[in-house]
Amino acid sequence: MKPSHIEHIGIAVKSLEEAIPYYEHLLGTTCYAIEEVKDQRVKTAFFKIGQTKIELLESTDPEGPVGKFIEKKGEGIHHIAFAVNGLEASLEEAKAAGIKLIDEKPRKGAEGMHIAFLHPKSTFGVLTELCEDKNSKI
Ligand code: CMX
Repeated sequence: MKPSHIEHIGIAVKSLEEAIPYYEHLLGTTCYAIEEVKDQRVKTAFFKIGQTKIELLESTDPEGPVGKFIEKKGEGIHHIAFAVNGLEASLEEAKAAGIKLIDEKPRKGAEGMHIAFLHPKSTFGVLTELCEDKNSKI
């Protein structure tokens, strides 16, 4: 897989409106994008810190992945995303290594990225996202 860098850290929050000012203050930068990802039932807000981003996630559906996470564990770090070159090959490599895939194939995430998740039960409790910016259509 050999990721090039941590693309982003996803943080589940109850309210973007309340969390954004804190992160703007902490990071000394403004939130540069807010985007709803209907497929994932979240609204996202992005900040850049070096090569990495912070992605705040507000649920739009209590039965969605972030809604369920907040209900069960409360606000906090939800996932870590690694940037890879060759997402499909990375997924095959992960599968061959016995890692349980949530997504067998890449799908579209925020910012037009191609993304796929690895199951936290086979990644030592950390929901892991692999992503690739191909600027192409799935
Ligand atoms: N990190 C670590 N563990 C997690 C987790 C997370 N974010 N979310 C769930 N879990 C754990 C639960 O605690 C639970 O563990 P136990 O069985 O020990 O209690 C187990 O996984 C199953 O959890 P669940 O609440 O029953 O939830 P589901 O099985 O319905 O779904 C998961 C869990 C990870 C498969 C699902 O959330 C998923 O498919 N996630 C990928 C998509 C996603 O998270 N999208 C939101 C972000 C989108 C974006 O960044 O754009």
